[in-house]
Amino acid sequence: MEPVDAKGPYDDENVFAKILRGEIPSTEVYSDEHAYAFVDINPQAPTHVLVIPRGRYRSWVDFTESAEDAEIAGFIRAVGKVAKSLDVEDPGYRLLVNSGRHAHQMVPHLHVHLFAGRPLGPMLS
Ligand code: DGP
Repeated sequence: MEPVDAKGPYDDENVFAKILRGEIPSTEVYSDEHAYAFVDINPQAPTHVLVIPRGRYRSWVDFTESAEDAEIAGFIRAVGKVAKSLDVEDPGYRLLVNSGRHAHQMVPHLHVHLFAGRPLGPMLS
């Protein structure tokens, strides 16, 4: 698989669209009207969860330009609820969004990574 562009039309056949439709199984962590969170298939930390909006957004820019304010607020709040429910605030966690090829975005549906469960080191590698 190659990294994807952040820009472009939404692809309804991307893997996270299939997860949202229930066509591919996932391990649910949290779900509400605006967001769905599930365990990453290739965990980079003891806790590695992906939080995705239910809407069809390819990137952060696409999301913030296209989504209604209530949806944006609901999604951001959901990320906080996921962190709280995982009880990772102490000793800490990291949120990360990869956008486009240089950031190695692999799935063209906006996703926020949540990493926790070990010291996470410096931010960039
Ligand atoms: P990114 O490089 O930011 O686009 O991260 C994509 C992440 O998605 C990567 O950590 C692996 C994860 N992933 C890819 N396919 C699946 C899948 O089918 N199920 C789950 N749970 N995670 C997936």
